[in-house]
Amino acid sequence: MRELIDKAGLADILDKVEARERLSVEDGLALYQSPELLAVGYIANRVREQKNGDHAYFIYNQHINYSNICTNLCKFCAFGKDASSPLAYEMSIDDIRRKVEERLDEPITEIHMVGGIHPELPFDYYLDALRTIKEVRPSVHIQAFTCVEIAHLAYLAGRSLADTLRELMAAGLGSIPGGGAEVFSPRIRAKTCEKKLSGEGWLEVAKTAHRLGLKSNATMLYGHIETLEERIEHLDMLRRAQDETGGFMTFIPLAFHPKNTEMAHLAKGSGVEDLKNIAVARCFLDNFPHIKAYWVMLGIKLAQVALSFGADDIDGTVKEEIITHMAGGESEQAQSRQQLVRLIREAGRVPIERDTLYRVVTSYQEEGARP
Ligand code: V47
Repeated sequence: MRELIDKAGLADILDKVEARERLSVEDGLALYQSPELLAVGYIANRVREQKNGDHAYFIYNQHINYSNICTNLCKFCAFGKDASSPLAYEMSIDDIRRKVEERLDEPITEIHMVGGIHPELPFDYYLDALRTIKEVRPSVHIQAFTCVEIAHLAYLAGRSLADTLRELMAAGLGSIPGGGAEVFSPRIRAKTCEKKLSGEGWLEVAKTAHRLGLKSNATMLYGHIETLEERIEHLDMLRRAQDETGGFMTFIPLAFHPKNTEMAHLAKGSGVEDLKNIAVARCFLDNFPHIKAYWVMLGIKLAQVALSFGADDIDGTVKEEIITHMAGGESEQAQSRQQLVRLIREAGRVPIERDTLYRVVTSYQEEGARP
């Protein structure tokens, strides 16, 4: 491998990684620009080993998308709909209650709940949704509302971000998912999601949450019109924010799915691109504990391979995912615990079922341990 890395001109980067030194923006770009996928993947795999040993995580979770009505209508999104669209929907609090009740017999530890930027739902709806979920399933961890939604909720509540977050926490909010980050570059936001909260605004919400003790995730939506420089700039902004607060748990690169979007003329990305984004993120984000290969967007087979390219997490059982599937995602709707354990084992890792905060629920360390 050293020979391949020398040939690829990446020896200095590997040396830095072995010495646990931080990579520069130029190093990050060199990794993105390298055609030697295996060399980049090898370096990322070393970082993964340093940070997570042989463990690969998954979670038993449920997704609830309470409404797709959205005033932002981003060009890359097939999920968000204008209120007048025949495809628009909105769950009542009773609908949410039923969704949780329907699966009470399953050992779900996390409910992941996000939606569009709804023009009319009042702040109380969001508080009621959280309280209802907790009432039906008191022990569940609610990971809900992207930073974009939280900025909107603060506007609705007429309160500061910190006060809004405090109120959401009191109603049951446990952590914040990583969506809505897209690409922070103002150029990309102007061309793809001009109405959306700015990159700086997104980071301000995340950092405010971290200061209140809430953990959160971060994403990057890649594979549309962004340049490699804009990707690295995005990662660099995340790395700086993490230096300040330490509140991010996981970074999730999200592969753009063009179908049914206003950017449907763009080609769907490749497997090489997907693995490269996982690997570069693992190398560059030295202060992020985890990198997730979100199987719903990557497809389960590539997510499994990504466990050898820097990822240490493949998300969870999911069931009923809408955002990716509306945009042409062809992966299954759900994975069973058995399937996830088998896939992780086959990849040579120890499957660990985790809770949202990466505490171990069950370790399948032993060869014969069965889910
Ligand atoms: O915010 C929208 C992205 C995100 C498309 O935090 C698209 O653990 C691809 O953030 N093609 C929502 N992506 C999903 C998300 C997420 C998923 C799983 C786990 C976590 C976590 C977070 O999906 C949106 C947007 O960035 N998105 N449209 C599309 N056509």
